[in-house]
Amino acid sequence: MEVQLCVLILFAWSITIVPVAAGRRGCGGTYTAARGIIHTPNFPDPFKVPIDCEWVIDAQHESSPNTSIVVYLTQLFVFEGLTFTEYQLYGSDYKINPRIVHKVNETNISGVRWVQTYQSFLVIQLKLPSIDSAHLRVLDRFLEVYGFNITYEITAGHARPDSCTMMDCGFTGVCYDHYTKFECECFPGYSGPTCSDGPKSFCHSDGVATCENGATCL
Ligand SMILES: *[C@@H]1O[C@H](CO)[C@@H](O)[C@H](O)[C@H]1NC(C)=O
Ligand SMILES: *[C@@H]1O[C@H](CO)[C@@H](O)[C@H](O)[C@H]1NC(C)=O
Ligand SMILES: *[C@@H]1O[C@H](CO)[C@@H](O)[C@H](O)[C@H]1NC(C)=O
Ligand SMILES: CC(=O)N[C@H]1CO[C@H](CO)[C@@H](O)[C@@H]1O
Repeated sequence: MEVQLCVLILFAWSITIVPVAAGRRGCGGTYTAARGIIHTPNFPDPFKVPIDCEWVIDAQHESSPNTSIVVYLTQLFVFEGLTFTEYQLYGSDYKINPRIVHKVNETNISGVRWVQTYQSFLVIQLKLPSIDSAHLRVLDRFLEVYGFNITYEITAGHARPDSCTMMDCGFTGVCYDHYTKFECECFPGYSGPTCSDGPKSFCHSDGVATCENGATCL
Protein backbone atom coordinates (compact mmCIF):
# COMPACT_ATOMS: atom_id res chain seq x y z
CA MET A 1 0.00 0.00 0.00
CA GLU A 2 2.73 2.44 0.97
CA VAL A 3 4.68 1.64 -2.17
CA GLN A 4 1.67 2.34 -4.35
CA LEU A 5 1.15 5.72 -2.69
CA CYS A 6 4.75 6.67 -3.33
CA VAL A 7 4.43 5.89 -7.03
CA LEU A 8 1.30 8.00 -7.25
CA ILE A 9 3.08 10.99 -5.71
CA LEU A 10 6.01 10.75 -8.10
CA PHE A 11 3.60 10.60 -11.02
CA ALA A 12 1.86 13.77 -9.84
CA TRP A 13 5.24 15.52 -9.61
CA SER A 14 6.18 14.78 -13.16
CA ILE A 15 2.83 16.11 -14.35
CA THR A 16 3.25 19.47 -12.61
CA ILE A 17 6.89 19.97 -13.66
CA VAL A 18 6.41 19.58 -17.39
CA PRO A 19 4.11 22.58 -18.02
CA VAL A 20 6.42 24.89 -16.01
CA ALA A 21 9.44 23.99 -18.14
CA ALA A 22 7.43 24.31 -21.36
CA GLY A 23 6.12 27.73 -20.30
CA ARG A 24 9.69 29.05 -20.25
CA ARG A 25 10.20 28.09 -23.88
CA GLY A 26 13.66 26.85 -22.96
CA CYS A 27 15.04 30.36 -22.59
CA GLY A 28 14.90 33.42 -20.41
CA GLY A 29 14.42 33.44 -16.65
CA THR A 30 14.58 35.59 -13.55
CA TYR A 31 17.88 36.82 -12.12
CA THR A 32 18.23 38.11 -8.55
CA ALA A 33 21.96 37.52 -7.88
CA ALA A 34 24.24 40.53 -7.68
CA ARG A 35 25.83 39.66 -11.02
CA GLY A 36 25.51 37.11 -13.76
CA ILE A 37 25.68 36.15 -17.40
CA ILE A 38 22.73 36.23 -19.80
CA HIS A 39 23.02 34.53 -23.16
CA THR A 40 20.93 33.19 -26.00
CA PRO A 41 20.31 29.42 -26.00
CA ASN A 42 23.38 27.48 -27.26
CA PHE A 43 25.54 30.62 -27.55
CA PRO A 44 27.64 31.02 -29.72
CA ASP A 45 25.77 28.47 -31.84
CA PRO A 46 22.40 29.09 -33.53
CA PHE A 47 19.19 29.04 -31.49
CA LYS A 48 15.72 27.95 -32.53
CA VAL A 49 13.54 30.54 -34.27
CA PRO A 50 11.02 32.06 -34.02
CA ILE A 51 12.21 33.07 -30.57
CA ASP A 52 10.44 35.12 -27.90
CA CYS A 53 12.47 35.17 -24.70
CA GLU A 54 12.39 37.30 -21.61
CA TRP A 55 15.17 37.67 -19.06
CA VAL A 56 14.08 39.55 -15.94
CA ILE A 57 16.70 41.15 -13.70
CA ASP A 58 15.10 41.74 -10.33
CA ALA A 59 16.83 44.18 -7.95
CA GLN A 60 13.89 44.90 -5.65
CA HIS A 61 15.66 43.25 -2.68
CA GLU A 62 18.28 46.02 -2.80
CA SER A 63 17.17 48.87 -0.58
CA SER A 64 19.80 51.54 -1.36
CA PRO A 65 18.28 54.43 -3.32
CA ASN A 66 21.38 54.48 -5.52
CA THR A 67 21.03 50.90 -6.66
CA SER A 68 21.09 50.40 -10.39
CA ILE A 69 21.12 47.49 -12.79
CA VAL A 70 23.84 47.65 -15.42
CA VAL A 71 23.98 45.30 -18.41
CA TYR A 72 27.29 45.24 -20.29
CA LEU A 73 26.90 44.47 -24.00
CA THR A 74 30.15 42.53 -24.18
CA GLN A 75 29.24 40.00 -26.87
CA LEU A 76 26.26 41.30 -28.81
CA PHE A 77 25.59 40.06 -32.33
CA VAL A 78 21.85 40.76 -32.56
CA PHE A 79 20.92 43.73 -34.75
CA GLU A 80 17.17 43.91 -34.08
CA GLY A 81 14.36 42.51 -31.97
CA LEU A 82 16.26 43.11 -28.71
CA THR A 83 14.68 45.49 -26.22
CA PHE A 84 15.67 46.58 -22.71
CA THR A 85 12.69 47.82 -20.68
CA GLU A 86 12.73 49.07 -17.09
CA TYR A 87 9.79 48.60 -14.69
CA GLN A 88 9.09 49.87 -11.22
CA LEU A 89 7.38 46.55 -10.51
CA TYR A 90 7.20 43.47 -12.67
CA GLY A 91 5.08 40.42 -11.87
CA SER A 92 2.99 37.94 -13.79
CA ASP A 93 -0.20 39.94 -13.10
CA TYR A 94 1.16 43.48 -12.89
CA LYS A 95 3.73 45.47 -14.82
CA ILE A 96 4.14 48.99 -13.50
CA ASN A 97 5.70 52.02 -15.24
CA PRO A 98 7.36 50.41 -18.25
CA ARG A 99 9.92 52.49 -20.14
CA ILE A 100 12.12 51.33 -22.98
CA VAL A 101 15.72 52.10 -22.01
CA HIS A 102 17.39 50.75 -25.13
CA LYS A 103 16.36 49.09 -28.34
CA VAL A 104 19.17 47.62 -30.42
CA ASN A 105 19.23 48.63 -34.07
CA GLU A 106 21.77 48.33 -36.85
CA THR A 107 23.10 51.83 -36.38
CA ASN A 108 23.49 51.64 -32.66
CA ILE A 109 24.73 48.15 -32.07
CA SER A 110 28.26 49.50 -32.00
CA GLY A 111 27.70 52.74 -30.11
CA VAL A 112 26.22 51.53 -26.83
CA ARG A 113 28.47 49.74 -24.32
CA TRP A 114 26.07 49.31 -21.45
CA VAL A 115 22.43 49.78 -20.48
CA GLN A 116 21.56 51.07 -17.03
CA THR A 117 18.39 51.57 -15.00
CA TYR A 118 17.69 52.86 -11.49
CA GLN A 119 14.32 51.10 -11.43
CA SER A 120 13.96 47.74 -9.65
CA PHE A 121 13.44 45.65 -12.76
CA LEU A 122 15.12 45.43 -16.12
CA VAL A 123 13.53 43.11 -18.66
CA ILE A 124 15.51 42.00 -21.69
CA GLN A 125 13.30 40.75 -24.49
CA LEU A 126 14.48 38.99 -27.62
CA LYS A 127 11.82 38.51 -30.26
CA LEU A 128 12.90 37.38 -33.70
CA PRO A 129 11.14 35.54 -36.55
CA SER A 130 14.40 34.45 -38.17
CA ILE A 131 18.05 34.11 -37.24
CA ASP A 132 19.44 36.36 -40.00
CA SER A 133 19.69 39.43 -37.80
CA ALA A 134 21.39 37.54 -34.97
CA HIS A 135 24.36 36.23 -36.87
CA LEU A 136 27.85 37.61 -37.38
CA ARG A 137 30.50 36.09 -39.54
CA VAL A 138 33.94 37.67 -39.82
CA LEU A 139 35.99 35.98 -42.50
CA ASP A 140 35.89 32.21 -42.48
CA ARG A 141 38.61 31.60 -39.97
CA PHE A 142 37.85 34.29 -37.42
CA LEU A 143 34.39 34.36 -35.99
CA GLU A 144 30.99 32.84 -36.60
CA VAL A 145 28.57 33.59 -33.83
CA TYR A 146 24.82 33.81 -33.16
CA GLY A 147 22.94 35.78 -30.51
CA PHE A 148 24.48 37.38 -27.46
CA ASN A 149 26.40 36.65 -24.27
CA ILE A 150 26.25 39.66 -21.97
CA THR A 151 26.77 40.31 -18.27
CA TYR A 152 24.83 42.30 -15.70
CA GLU A 153 25.42 43.60 -12.23
CA ILE A 154 23.25 45.09 -9.54
CA THR A 155 25.36 47.85 -8.03
CA ALA A 156 25.14 50.78 -5.64
CA GLY A 157 27.94 52.51 -7.52
CA HIS A 158 28.54 53.60 -11.07
CA ALA A 159 28.76 51.49 -14.20
CA ARG A 160 32.32 50.29 -14.77
CA PRO A 161 33.62 52.61 -17.51
CA ASP A 162 36.34 50.25 -18.75
CA SER A 163 33.82 47.88 -20.35
CA CYS A 164 34.34 46.61 -23.87
CA THR A 165 32.24 45.41 -26.81
CA MET A 166 33.02 43.61 -30.04
CA MET A 167 33.92 47.00 -31.51
CA ASP A 168 36.57 47.71 -28.88
CA CYS A 169 38.14 44.33 -29.47
CA GLY A 170 38.88 45.18 -33.06
CA PHE A 171 36.29 42.82 -34.55
CA THR A 172 38.94 40.15 -34.32
CA GLY A 173 38.72 39.58 -30.60
CA VAL A 174 36.19 38.72 -27.94
CA CYS A 175 35.30 40.97 -24.99
CA TYR A 176 35.06 39.14 -21.66
CA ASP A 177 33.84 40.48 -18.35
CA HIS A 178 35.94 39.11 -15.48
CA TYR A 179 33.90 41.26 -13.03
CA THR A 180 37.01 42.97 -11.66
CA LYS A 181 38.03 43.99 -15.18
CA PHE A 182 37.12 43.61 -18.84
CA GLU A 183 39.49 42.08 -21.32
CA CYS A 184 39.73 41.55 -25.08
CA GLU A 185 40.85 38.04 -25.95
CA CYS A 186 42.47 38.25 -29.37
CA PHE A 187 42.42 35.76 -32.19
CA PRO A 188 45.70 34.07 -33.17
CA GLY A 189 48.10 36.52 -34.77
CA TYR A 190 46.53 39.58 -33.12
CA SER A 191 47.52 41.32 -29.90
CA GLY A 192 47.29 44.52 -27.90
CA PRO A 193 44.58 45.68 -25.49
CA THR A 194 42.14 46.12 -28.37
CA CYS A 195 43.52 43.33 -30.60
CA SER A 196 44.55 45.90 -33.16
CA ASP A 197 48.16 44.72 -33.62
CA GLY A 198 48.26 42.10 -36.32
CA PRO A 199 48.76 41.34 -39.98
CA LYS A 200 48.86 44.09 -42.58
CA SER A 201 45.69 45.94 -43.48
CA PHE A 202 44.79 46.21 -39.78
CA CYS A 203 45.66 49.38 -37.87
CA HIS A 204 48.33 49.34 -35.17
CA SER A 205 47.33 50.55 -31.73
CA ASP A 206 50.05 53.23 -31.85
CA GLY A 207 48.10 54.87 -34.66
CA VAL A 208 50.63 54.07 -37.38
CA ALA A 209 48.88 52.93 -40.51
CA THR A 210 50.01 49.63 -41.97
CA CYS A 211 47.90 49.71 -45.11
CA GLU A 212 49.64 49.20 -48.43
CA ASN A 213 49.88 51.66 -51.33
CA GLY A 214 49.62 54.69 -49.05
CA ALA A 215 46.07 53.95 -47.95
CA THR A 216 44.88 55.30 -44.62
CA CYS A 217 44.09 52.92 -41.79
CA LEU A 218 40.80 53.69 -40.04
C1 LIG B 1 23.66 58.04 -3.24
O1 LIG B 1 24.43 58.87 -4.12
C2 LIG B 1 24.53 60.21 -3.68
C3 LIG B 1 25.21 61.01 -4.78
O2 LIG B 1 26.29 60.29 -5.37
C4 LIG B 1 25.27 60.25 -2.35
O3 LIG B 1 25.38 61.57 -1.89
C5 LIG B 1 24.54 59.40 -1.33
O4 LIG B 1 25.27 59.33 -0.13
C6 LIG B 1 24.30 57.99 -1.85
N1 LIG B 1 23.43 57.25 -0.94
C7 LIG B 1 23.70 55.99 -0.55
C8 LIG B 1 22.72 55.37 0.40
O5 LIG B 1 24.67 55.37 -0.96
C1 LIG C 1 18.61 53.52 -33.73
O1 LIG C 1 18.64 53.88 -32.35
C2 LIG C 1 18.91 55.26 -32.10
C3 LIG C 1 18.98 55.53 -30.61
O2 LIG C 1 19.43 54.47 -29.86
C4 LIG C 1 17.81 56.12 -32.73
O3 LIG C 1 18.17 57.47 -32.56
C5 LIG C 1 17.71 55.78 -34.21
O4 LIG C 1 16.62 56.49 -34.76
C6 LIG C 1 17.49 54.31 -34.42
N1 LIG C 1 17.49 54.01 -35.86
C7 LIG C 1 16.52 53.33 -36.44
C8 LIG C 1 16.69 53.08 -37.90
O5 LIG C 1 15.55 52.93 -35.83
C1 LIG D 1 30.09 34.53 -21.84
O1 LIG D 1 30.54 35.70 -21.18
C2 LIG D 1 31.25 35.47 -19.98
C3 LIG D 1 31.58 36.83 -19.36
O2 LIG D 1 32.24 37.70 -20.27
C4 LIG D 1 32.49 34.66 -20.26
O3 LIG D 1 33.15 34.39 -19.06
C5 LIG D 1 32.09 33.35 -20.95
O4 LIG D 1 33.24 32.64 -21.31
C6 LIG D 1 31.27 33.64 -22.19
N1 LIG D 1 30.79 32.40 -22.80
C7 LIG D 1 31.05 32.07 -24.08
C8 LIG D 1 30.52 30.76 -24.54
O5 LIG D 1 31.68 32.80 -24.84
C1 LIG E 1 22.23 56.61 -28.07
C2 LIG E 1 23.27 56.33 -29.10
O1 LIG E 1 24.23 55.62 -28.87
N1 LIG E 1 23.07 56.91 -30.28
C3 LIG E 1 23.99 56.68 -31.39
C4 LIG E 1 23.29 55.87 -32.49
O2 LIG E 1 24.15 55.68 -33.60
C5 LIG E 1 24.54 56.90 -34.21
C6 LIG E 1 25.34 56.56 -35.45
O3 LIG E 1 26.25 55.52 -35.25
C7 LIG E 1 25.33 57.74 -33.20
O4 LIG E 1 25.70 58.95 -33.79
C8 LIG E 1 24.46 57.99 -31.97
O5 LIG E 1 25.20 58.69 -30.98
